[in-house]
Amino acid sequence: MSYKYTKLAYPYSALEPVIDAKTMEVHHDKHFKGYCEKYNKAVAETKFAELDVAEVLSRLDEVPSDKLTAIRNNGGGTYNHHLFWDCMQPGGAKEPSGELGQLIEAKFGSFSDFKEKFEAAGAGQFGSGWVWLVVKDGELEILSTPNQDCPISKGYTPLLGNDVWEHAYYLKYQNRRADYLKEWWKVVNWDVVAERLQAAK
Ligand code: MN3
Repeated sequence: MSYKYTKLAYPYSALEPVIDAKTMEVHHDKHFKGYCEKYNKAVAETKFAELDVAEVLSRLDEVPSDKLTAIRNNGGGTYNHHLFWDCMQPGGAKEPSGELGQLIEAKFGSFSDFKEKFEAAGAGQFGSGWVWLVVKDGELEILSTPNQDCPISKGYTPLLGNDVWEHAYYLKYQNRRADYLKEWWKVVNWDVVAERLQAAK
């Protein structure tokens, strides 16, 4: 179904000083809105018009070739950013606990080892893209994807994602992507990530 664009659920300034208000405003109200509008236009009048964007991204092999690029890029841009705003809600747990915490320790050794690997994957993504914590068959993994490609299209369920396009950090961090990746942990709401893990079951 077409994606219903809504205002950001918290103030643009809520993630200061990690992400500045101007970056949030332009990122949400210009970049994200643009993906939503282009996605809705691309799926209109196709058999995918009635499906959730996540389902469409899991079935890209069925998308007609003349719509594939638009739906892949803008559907990914829509879903990926929706998840991004959601995982950065102010407040909530600053570290994973419970089952999620245990899975992270079992897979990566410790929370700080996990963060290091995630930051390295984000810094190592050449050009624009995303870095993800995903789950598949109960197993966690760190992935990076180029452009707006979504892990859903490869059969993974994304739990957490950081946007490493320059538009996400350039005003405040310029070329220092690694610094942005390191600071970003301060705005992740791990309660939301834990809910996503439960929903993935
Ligand atoms: Mn973005």
